[in-house]
Amino acid sequence: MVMFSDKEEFKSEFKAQLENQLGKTIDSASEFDTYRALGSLIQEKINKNWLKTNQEYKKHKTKQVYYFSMEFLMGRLLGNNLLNLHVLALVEEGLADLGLSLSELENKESDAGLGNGGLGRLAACFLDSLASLELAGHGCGLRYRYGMFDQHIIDGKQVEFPDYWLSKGFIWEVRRPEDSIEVRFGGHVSSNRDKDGKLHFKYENYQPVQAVPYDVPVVGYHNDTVNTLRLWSAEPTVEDTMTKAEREGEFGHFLAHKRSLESISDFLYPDDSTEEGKSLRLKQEYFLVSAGVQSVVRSFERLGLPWSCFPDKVALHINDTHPALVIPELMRILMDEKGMGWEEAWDVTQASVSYTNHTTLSEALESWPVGLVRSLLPRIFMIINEINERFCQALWKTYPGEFDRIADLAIVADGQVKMAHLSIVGSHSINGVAKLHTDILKEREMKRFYNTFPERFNNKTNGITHRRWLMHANRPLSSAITEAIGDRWMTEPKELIQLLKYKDDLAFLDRLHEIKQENKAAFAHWIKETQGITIDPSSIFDVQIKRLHGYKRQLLNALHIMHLYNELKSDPTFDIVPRTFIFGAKAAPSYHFAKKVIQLINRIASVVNNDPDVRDYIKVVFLPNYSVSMAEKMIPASNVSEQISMATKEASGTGNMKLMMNGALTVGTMDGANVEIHDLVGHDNIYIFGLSSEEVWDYYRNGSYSSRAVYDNDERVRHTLDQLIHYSPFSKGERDFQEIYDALLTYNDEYFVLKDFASYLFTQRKVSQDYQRKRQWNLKSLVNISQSGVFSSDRTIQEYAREIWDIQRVQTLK
Ligand code: T68
Repeated sequence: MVMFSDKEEFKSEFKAQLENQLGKTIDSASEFDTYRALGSLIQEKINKNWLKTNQEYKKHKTKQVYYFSMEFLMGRLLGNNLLNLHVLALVEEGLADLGLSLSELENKESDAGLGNGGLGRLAACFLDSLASLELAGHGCGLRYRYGMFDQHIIDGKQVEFPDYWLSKGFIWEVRRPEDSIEVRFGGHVSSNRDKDGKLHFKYENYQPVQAVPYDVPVVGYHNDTVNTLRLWSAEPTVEDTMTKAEREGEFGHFLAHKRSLESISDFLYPDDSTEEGKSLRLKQEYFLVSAGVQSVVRSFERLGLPWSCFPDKVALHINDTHPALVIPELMRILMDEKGMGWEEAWDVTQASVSYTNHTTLSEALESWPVGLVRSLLPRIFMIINEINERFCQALWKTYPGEFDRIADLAIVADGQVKMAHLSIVGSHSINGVAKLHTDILKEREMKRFYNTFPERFNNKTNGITHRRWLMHANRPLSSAITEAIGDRWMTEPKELIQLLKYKDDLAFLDRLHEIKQENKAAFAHWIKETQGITIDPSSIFDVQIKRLHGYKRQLLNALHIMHLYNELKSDPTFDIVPRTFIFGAKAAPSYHFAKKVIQLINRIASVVNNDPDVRDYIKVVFLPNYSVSMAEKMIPASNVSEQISMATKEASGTGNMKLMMNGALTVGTMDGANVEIHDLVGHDNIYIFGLSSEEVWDYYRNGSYSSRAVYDNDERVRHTLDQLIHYSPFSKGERDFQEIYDALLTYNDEYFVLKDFASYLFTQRKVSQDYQRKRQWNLKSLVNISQSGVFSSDRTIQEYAREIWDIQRVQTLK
């Protein structure tokens, strides 16, 4: 679709939009006004293809994938939409003619921060790939009134403020009240048999909640596909509101009731990897699932096909176990509302549902107390129980007498409903997110399930959209690549491999270096403006950007910086390559230890940055409120990517892929997708350190790890750790970091930070030495960019499409 025939047409339409929509002219409009007018103009253009896409899908009865996720970490949409619509340059130039800067306007958009981290951002990358590959796949999520909290650092500590991202409206969404769905909670279920002996269930005294969809278009890259991200918002139903208002007679009660229903979609749980067993979270999960599945069933019914065709036309994917109630909810609808028998409904359900696991951390596995599920979702609980009964009976036949095995695999056990077990039993496909992760699932964490259903398990190594993370975030690099190898890589990212032709081309390697330097200068400027901190673009920019978690070991990075500080203080001739350590990380508000690590990093920053003996050599910057849009500024400017989780703990990582694609070199453990990065780029182009997963398991098996022994034998470890609790510039004579010290020594260092310390230091010295050999460094950087095409989410989504969902490109949309 041609949106604007030329720049002039765009300018005149844009000015008209400002006048008609907002009653403003270029001169009287604020920057926000101009952002809003531009966004609305683009949205109107998108609408045509949105309609066309939906019509095509309907006409051809195309199989649709619904990606159910509690999180979609979309970030900003304006720039990405302009890029995908092929009008980025034209709009930028047109705006410049009018004295406006596109990047300034982009900065006016609030991030849609509807996710915690990797899992939510993966969902957003997947939507971009689905639309760009002309695949019929949509997102199904919640429209949280407050997204991921707004992080401030006050007195060096994390303080959380609500993220009211909707305060100025969200221009991309379309409210569709006509498609609302009723979701039911509480109440009780009775049953009776009809004359043929068939059971019927009656559900009474429940609390209805209205799920109102807000649709956001998902625009494909240079094609006519516009898929949908449907976000549900909770509201009271009209009838309920009327009867409550009448009965209660009091307006106050009614308002409280209304608020309590709306609260279901108020907050994103700021919870990465650990579950806070809150009933509100379970309500949110069921609300998403019930609204989503009912609406999918409704569209399927419009096709007029028999129910047995449901799995041929619909794939329901669950992003981790959070939407696992899709399984009993679909069973409920098929049996109670569509009159199907158990076996038939079960076949349809299992053939439609697939599940991705994102973690092996046992504390992150979701389970819900039986009492809670029974009271909040009585009918769903009955169905889960029946699934469990039948599953255990089948196991009994295969493994007669093996009580332990059956108890271990049961869905309902020890008074808990185990969501991972429900997800495995109710799906036809279970995938991990990197090779190592999938192997760990098969051989360890889910071994018994794997032995029972080997054909269901498969790997889909994660990916990231190269459109947002390279083409949009790093336009200078993108142009240099295109000049070198043409533009095929934009639609076939594996073509980036062609860049290897330039490995001996000094001029091209220099160009890469210059681009990195320009990006670093721009980033340094942004840091100066927003944080008031001066950083030196000629220093190494070393970044660790991800959620704060013990296993991700930001603490290892922090201890290394303390060690460098000590070296510089004790030996003024200490040879060091200047380095700027940059952190971005949010800690779950209830995760006390993680917040202590943030405090420690900020303390180190204040010590290091204010000490004239060291500040020209090392600098530490903790950037508050790390977000998608901040990542887009940082990643193109990074030299070193810290991927230093304890081996076996990081399922995949996706920041590692974004940084690699932008030419940063990884310092990492053999964990998650680092293993695959290592295999692709080769040992010389990545800095691997620390224990391997096998070694970690050996230590677990023998119980032979002693952090105290490391402390006793390594003077550097001793000195650094003692500084946490004894008088030192870092402790300032206070006991602020006692807890960190205790975790490392008294509680034997759960994440093997001290064990990997020496190896990390050694590797970091090598990084510094190598950085000085400019040509070799640039070559390593080139190799990383060249090999990064494999990690485009287009590759990942093609694998899901082929091997899990069984969907093909919709070729009629052109
Ligand atoms: C991440 N998981 C993995 N979880 O940690 C990461 N958890 O290795 C992987 O690359 C990524 O998923 C994508 O596969 C998460 O991000 C959560 O955010 C989360 C949220 C709520 C509850 C539990």
